[in-house]
Amino acid sequence: MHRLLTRASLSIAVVMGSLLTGGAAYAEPAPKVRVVLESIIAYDLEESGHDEVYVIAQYEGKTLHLFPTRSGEFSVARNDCIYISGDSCPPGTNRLGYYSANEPSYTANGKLLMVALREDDISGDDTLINVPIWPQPISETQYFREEANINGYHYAFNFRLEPSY
Ligand SMILES: [Ca+2]
Ligand SMILES: [Ca+2]
Repeated sequence: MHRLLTRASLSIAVVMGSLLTGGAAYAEPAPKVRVVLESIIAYDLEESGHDEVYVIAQYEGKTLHLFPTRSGEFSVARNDCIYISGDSCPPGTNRLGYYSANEPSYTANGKLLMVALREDDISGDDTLINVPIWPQPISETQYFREEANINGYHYAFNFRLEPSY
């Protein structure tokens, strides 16, 4: 009896497994992509003391604030890591978080979508990291791991594009 039960549950497991695999194979690429911020790491600042950072998305002439969610900027010191989602902050960094960000969806039509990490300045804001994307339909999450160590500053900027319907 025990052996019979075991065999029955084994075959159920196999059927379920093949159903799951079959389902994934038929997934259509999503018509939209969602931008989900993960973290911003200030290894070395653009200014001395503190930088005031924010993230925007630009698409078809419109600019949307992703972080902070409403407007303005977020003050960081050297080695601060603003954590929003995804992988944890690198060892040795000072994790700030958990923060939220806006997660807009954009039509996957190949038009330019710019995701930018900027630093607020009276004499015109500085672009720390600019990531141009031409979104195509996707069925799996795409990860963007950007790092800039130039012009006297060192930042890492992580986000992902998720399929969106
Ligand atoms: Ca500056
Ligand atoms: Ca500044």
